[in-house]
Amino acid sequence: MSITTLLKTRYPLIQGGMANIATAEFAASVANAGALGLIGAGGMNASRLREEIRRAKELTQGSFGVNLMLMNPEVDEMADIVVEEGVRFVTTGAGNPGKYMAKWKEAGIVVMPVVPSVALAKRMERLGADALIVEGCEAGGHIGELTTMALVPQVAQAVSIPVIAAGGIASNRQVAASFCLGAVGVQVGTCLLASQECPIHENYKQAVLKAKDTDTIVTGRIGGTPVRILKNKMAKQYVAKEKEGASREELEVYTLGSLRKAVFEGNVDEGSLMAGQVSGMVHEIRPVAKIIAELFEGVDHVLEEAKDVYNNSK
Ligand code: TUI
Repeated sequence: MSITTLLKTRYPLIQGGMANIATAEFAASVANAGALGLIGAGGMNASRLREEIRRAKELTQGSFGVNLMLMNPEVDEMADIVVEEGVRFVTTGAGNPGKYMAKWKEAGIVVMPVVPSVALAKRMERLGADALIVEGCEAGGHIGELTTMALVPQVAQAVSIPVIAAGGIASNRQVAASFCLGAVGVQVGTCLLASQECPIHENYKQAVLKAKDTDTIVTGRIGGTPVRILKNKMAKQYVAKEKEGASREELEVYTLGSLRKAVFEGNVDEGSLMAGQVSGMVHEIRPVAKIIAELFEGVDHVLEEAKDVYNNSK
């Protein structure tokens, strides 16, 4: 079965889960553009998630699902809500969804965990995952250790279920490269931050547009929860404190609610502006449908060009 048949979409593309950002409206705009839209449950409580699912059903006939951030304190309840509400697609992030898998599979949900390693990929395949989202540390937000370039081929080689590449994808060249690495589709987040439909504060969007290649930084490496964000006052202070050996409590002063500060208040100095390394190639705010269509425009040409480059090198 092709990945677009599995996802019931026009494009082999999944929208990143983007906690506090990916609302029902946003997921519906992605679904209406022909890709899999996701409600990001990361920053929600359980009752809000149920409302968002119901709203998405009203807003789109396309494919939408839910991304469950497994560190969310209400995730157990949310794992039941997706079943009760008849959600057809679930992706997970920031942990191992093993204990929910049987329940979701029984309900006929298409389950696609985000995995940062071959070991977790194999475990998820054994538990019945339908596909894997293999995310490299170029991505924004909470990340693993390995790059997309190194991780995707290793997972693709180790499992027989479809692999979706994520982290560092914002152009048709990177989509083409994902296919070369053994993926059958892509997940993107950062390039969708700069969309007209994205509900983040205008200041956050402008910060993504302004960012260049080296403008992201990883906070929380020492504490064990690495998170890639745009460099700003908060990020620099955080990393400096971390190096000084600050305690988890001291560091929490900087992170507590900082994503919300960025998303809702547009506080670009103290907020946590989660974004990937491809921020440097995002230059304008466009409609979601245009961003997605352009990711797939000319992919065959890019692959032809690559073939010519290779042949001419011989
Ligand atoms: O989850 C993400 N990206 C996220 S979640 C998020 S909300 C948040 N904010 C602050 C701190 C923490 C979370 C923002 N961005 N991407 C998918 C992803 N999953 N990246 C890495 C992982 C992951 C890590 C460990 C998946 C599984 C895993 O398993 C460990 C284990 O238990 O085996």
